[in-house]
Amino acid sequence: MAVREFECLDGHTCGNPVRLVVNGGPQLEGETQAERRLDFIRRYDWIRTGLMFEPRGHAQMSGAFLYPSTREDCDIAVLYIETSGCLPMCGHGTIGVVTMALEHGLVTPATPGVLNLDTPAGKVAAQYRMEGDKVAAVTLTNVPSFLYLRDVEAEVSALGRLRVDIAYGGNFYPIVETQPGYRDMADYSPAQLVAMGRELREYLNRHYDIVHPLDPNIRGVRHCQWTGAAKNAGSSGANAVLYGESALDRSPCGTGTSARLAQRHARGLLAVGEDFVHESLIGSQFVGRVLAETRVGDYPAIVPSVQGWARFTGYNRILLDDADPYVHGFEV
Ligand code: PYC
Repeated sequence: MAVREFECLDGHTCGNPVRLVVNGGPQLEGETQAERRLDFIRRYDWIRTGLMFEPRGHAQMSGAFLYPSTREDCDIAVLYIETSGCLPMCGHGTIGVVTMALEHGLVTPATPGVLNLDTPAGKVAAQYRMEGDKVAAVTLTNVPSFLYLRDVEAEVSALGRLRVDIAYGGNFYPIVETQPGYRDMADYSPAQLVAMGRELREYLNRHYDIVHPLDPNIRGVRHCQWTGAAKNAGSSGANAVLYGESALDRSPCGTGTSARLAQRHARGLLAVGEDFVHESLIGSQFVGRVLAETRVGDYPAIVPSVQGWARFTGYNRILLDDADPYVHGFEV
């Protein structure tokens, strides 16, 4: 019988939780952060479920570990854990990690003002603005993002036939825009968005082979992005992202925002240099921008940026005790 202890900083990014594990993380094998992610999935997924699922976490819980960088051009490496799995990249998670790591003196950027992160999806640069000893805002230059499939046909029992775009922004997202049969996410309860999102992603994973052109280990849709009209002044649009079995992102979702920027740019709806202010289910905002055009394999792509903020909420020492029948957590 063993007891493992994890020292964590808890916080949130625009309302969505971030649990940064600062002590107790496992040693990982791999030459790159993408390989370390696979090693974690193979050998340590029980740590993710123990720290993210009930009774120590909850449906929305999301977190990360820090490691020495595997790349010369990065300050630190990040491994993301969440109720939906061990993601290649998490935008709200990164904003929270950068904020808490800087405020607690856990990292020293080679260049003050920007922290370069080695993530399983690639390099992410985080520019940050300090106000006193607090991080006031973080702007991520995310991994190249692209529209993967356009106008894909799908079926959801409550909505009938749908057409969705599938875009990549560090994870793959089906993006559901206004169309016959679906008007706005505001027409549905959170429970309905969860149920319809689960059905849609299952349908898409059954009917389409969704694989990153440069990394075959990034595949399938684990999320679903429902869109709608913005409610707040200054927002360009709203979205609610499903992840895990029943989580709806309380933040506007960083990788989801990057995917939507790529989708809108590919459809001629958003120019290079233009902002798209994305609003979440609870009205919090990320400022997204298309920084430049690029390519990912054969796909025209963009370099997106996403700006948001995070707050540290407290210290947490979590025990995973083999004597506890729920040591590895559960989902309901
Ligand atoms: O912010 O990228 C994100 C994210 C992914 C899943 C939940 N949030």
